[in-house]
Amino acid sequence: MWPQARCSQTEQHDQHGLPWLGWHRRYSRLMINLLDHLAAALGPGGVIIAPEDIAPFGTDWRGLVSNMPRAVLRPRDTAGVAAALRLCAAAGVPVVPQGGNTSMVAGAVPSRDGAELVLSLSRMNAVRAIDAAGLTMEVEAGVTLRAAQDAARDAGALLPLSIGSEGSAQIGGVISTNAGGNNTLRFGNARDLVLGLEVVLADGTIWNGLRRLRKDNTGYALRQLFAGAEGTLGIVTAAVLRLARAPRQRQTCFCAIPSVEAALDLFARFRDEDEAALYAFEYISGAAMAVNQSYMPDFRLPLETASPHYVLLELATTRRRDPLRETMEAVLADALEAGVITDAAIAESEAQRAAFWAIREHLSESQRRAGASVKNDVSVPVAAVPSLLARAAAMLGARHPGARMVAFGHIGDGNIHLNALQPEDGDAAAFAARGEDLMEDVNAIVMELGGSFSAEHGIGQIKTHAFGQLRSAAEREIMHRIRAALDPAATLNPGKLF
Ligand code: 2HG
Ligand code: ZN
Repeated sequence: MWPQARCSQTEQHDQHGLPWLGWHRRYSRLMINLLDHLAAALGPGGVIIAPEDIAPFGTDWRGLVSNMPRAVLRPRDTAGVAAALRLCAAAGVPVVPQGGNTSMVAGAVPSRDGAELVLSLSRMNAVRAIDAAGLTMEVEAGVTLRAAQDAARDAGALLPLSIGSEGSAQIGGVISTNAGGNNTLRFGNARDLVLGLEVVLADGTIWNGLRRLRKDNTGYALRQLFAGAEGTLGIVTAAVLRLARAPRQRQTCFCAIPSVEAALDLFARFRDEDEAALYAFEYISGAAMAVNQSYMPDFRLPLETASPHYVLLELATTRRRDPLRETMEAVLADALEAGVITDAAIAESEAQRAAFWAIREHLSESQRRAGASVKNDVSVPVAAVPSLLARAAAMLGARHPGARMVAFGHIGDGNIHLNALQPEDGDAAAFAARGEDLMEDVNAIVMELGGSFSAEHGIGQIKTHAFGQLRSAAEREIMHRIRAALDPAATLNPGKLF
């Protein structure tokens, strides 16, 4: 009898009386045997195969790539991940690890249709431990970032990593892509918060490196190798993360800015005043705000009048004394007088703060609704941001007429989401078809400015071409050798990076 896990609500029976899906007939004998063993190893609900159930696992958040997996594996624990990878390695079947499926570069969906298995970490969602005094937490890969933040907060601490997709993004994916976000400025990227990792290799070997030490110089920093590897070297199953003390004071402000140069001037002023308190410094162009205005439900600009540029910034501190409000007001007053800002609103309540951040966090969703877009998650030295934006605007005007430049991002890190949106009333497919060219044009400017063509979203399937073109042969060769050492058959997340 076929294990129950392989059946679905829409099951039929074949001529032998076995539960069988029409779609399922396409499976090779090898795959059928493999799924049979996987279902036995992973237990009830451990393998899903019904097309309607696996469909969401085959399409990325942006809807750019749609390749159906043959099945979705849902192990409950690390031993289950190891058993699954052992079986898949023996059969030579590729496995795509998937967390919240929020990748902006199609990093967590199959690269070929019907040939790969997705391994979802969603059922591994325990917060294993929090050490509030030592400021660490141990979490499983399938815990959403928001659930991890909430658990840290309930313990009186702060998990200082915040990204727009944090409600769905899972810790394993956040680490595997070395996610950045709004607090990179103060606390670094995901990799800077990783003290220890648990990883399963392609052959099923489990590496338990769940140490929670601030200092540990014992050979290669393996945890850093897996962070940012996009699941090509092993599957992250759990992590020990560094926490911070929860702030006692917070001040959040929305500013209207006359120019990009002025945004950097304001950044320098706050950094000069109290660098440690500067938790976030985010840029929103007028064009990005206009897209929000059209596509964000209940949109309300927190300022009197529209501006060509905006900054959302946040100060926070654990200090009891020295009211941050005074620092915020003093710097803003000077900046207003110097013409560096033209208007500002300071959040007067937690609800207002949330409303400010909602505007920032809705930009991706608004842009998705606005039509076809080409995302350029790029970084340059901070001082070069004005030049980047000016040159990109000129290039778009000349080479991609009608394309709208929707720029926003983590300007304090030099990381701008220099996205291009299809012309209003233009043809989405025609615009998307020119995506690769447009990306190349943006990347040419970025490289001239000494920047990176992927600052925080990774390579996935969307940036593999750029990766091949813009990183040196030596750099790629080193990566190939590391990959070959850990996953010689290249069955982990194929089609990503290389
Ligand atoms: C953000 O900063 C994310 O909001 C997404 O990195 C950026 O949608 C984007 O391009
Ligand atoms: Zn971002």
